[in-house]
Amino acid sequence: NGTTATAAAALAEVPEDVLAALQQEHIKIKNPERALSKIAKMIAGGADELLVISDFDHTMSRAYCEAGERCWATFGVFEHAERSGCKLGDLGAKLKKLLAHYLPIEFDGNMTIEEKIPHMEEWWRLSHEAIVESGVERAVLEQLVLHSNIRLRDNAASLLAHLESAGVPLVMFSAGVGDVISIFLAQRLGAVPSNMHLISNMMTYDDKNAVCGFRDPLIHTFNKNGTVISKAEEHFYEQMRARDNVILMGDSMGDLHMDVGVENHSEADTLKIAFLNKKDHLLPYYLDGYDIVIVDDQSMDVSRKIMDAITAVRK
Ligand code: MG7
Ligand code: MG
Repeated sequence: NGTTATAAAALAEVPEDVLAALQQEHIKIKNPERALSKIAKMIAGGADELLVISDFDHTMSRAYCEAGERCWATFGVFEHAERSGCKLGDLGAKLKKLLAHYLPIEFDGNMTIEEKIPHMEEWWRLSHEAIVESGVERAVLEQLVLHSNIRLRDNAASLLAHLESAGVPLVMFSAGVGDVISIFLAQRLGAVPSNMHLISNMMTYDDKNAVCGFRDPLIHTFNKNGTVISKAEEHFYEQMRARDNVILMGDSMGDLHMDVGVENHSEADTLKIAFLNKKDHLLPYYLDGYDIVIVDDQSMDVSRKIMDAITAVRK
């Protein structure tokens, strides 16, 4: 029948090494036919039709270090400032107190997203206020990032370099602190990739180069979607809508809707890849939302294989 024929055609289009990567034990796919037909469509479109939208914390960056210790997210830089040998008053203590109260709400299985949103807005607002109050200087922030426990996933640097050279636009969409991301990438890669567009919580600085505020809109876990795309970014998204295929990567259920700004796209146009990091009880939800779930793997190997297959084709 038609469905089987389409599935067989899709299989024929997907290279052996991609299939082998997807057949690994820790790669979970609820609907393999759907995932493969999306990949086949993207291979047919090639680099010129591809757009990549990725979360940063624990998606582009590792959730765990090689030694098994948890890696920090961007906010961790401020929380653990004293570990980097910088004194920022009681900022670390303040942020830890907020984290203890609000993190359980972020992951509460008995609350709806609507119920969580006011708490998340409050958490980010209070954290931003505490950071601004510390008056941290840009140069100090650069030192904090340099000594931080933020690590790129294995193969992430080569993936980023490959997308840049293939001319594939990359939207880095983060509810963390954008300045930490751009400083980190500049330090680790030599420069922020020229194809990258950062949508995140961005700081403002005073004339002494000390942090004095955060730009609107505030981006938290549950509004990473079209609602926080500002006027400036609307123009960018307008250009992006011309691209037929989107690969979305995230590690949280809140990352599922990062492609909403690319409005003319249907479900079939976005391949959603999740990294599930030591939270196996969430697997059923991830399998429902994401096409491909990569379990406890701190590398970009599978994404890299898929993107290589897509960008290898020149129309
Ligand atoms: N996240 C959000 N806030 C904080 C904070 O003040 N401290 C720490 N340690 N983490 C925070 O990248 C988005 C993630 O950042 C975390 C205000 C949230 O848990 C969110 O998932
Ligand atoms: Mg994340």
